[in-house]
Amino acid sequence: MSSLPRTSDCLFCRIVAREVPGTVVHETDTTLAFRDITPQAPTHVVLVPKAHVENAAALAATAPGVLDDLFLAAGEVARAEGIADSGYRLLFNTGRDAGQTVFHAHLHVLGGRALGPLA
Ligand code: DGP
Repeated sequence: MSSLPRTSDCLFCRIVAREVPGTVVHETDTTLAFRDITPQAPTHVVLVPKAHVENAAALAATAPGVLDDLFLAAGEVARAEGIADSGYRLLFNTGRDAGQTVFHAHLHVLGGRALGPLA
């Protein structure tokens, strides 16, 4: 991990580096998926690029291939969690007004129950 761009004070960089514990459910060369600490649905997994980037827009601009990797990994997680057929929600909060609280891009995978409309 040490060769990846990271910031030492970024929580998700620290989970990627295994300095902070996380319940990892899926991993690829470029992505890590772990269970959200405050789940909003029976399945709530966050997928992050291993390299630090602030949000989804910055990821799309700098490493669109990794964005592809995140969506592919999300599909794998959904299949493994048994929610691929019933349906699930993929969500990037991007910026303060969207409620982004961790400024390392992450894709939420939510499912396992009927999800309400977006606010
Ligand atoms: P967002 O609000 O989109 O920035 O989502 C950040 C998510 O990160 C939020 O749903 C809670 C989750 N989270 C915060 N701290 C931790 C942590 O230490 N471990 C894990 N697994 N998830 C965390």
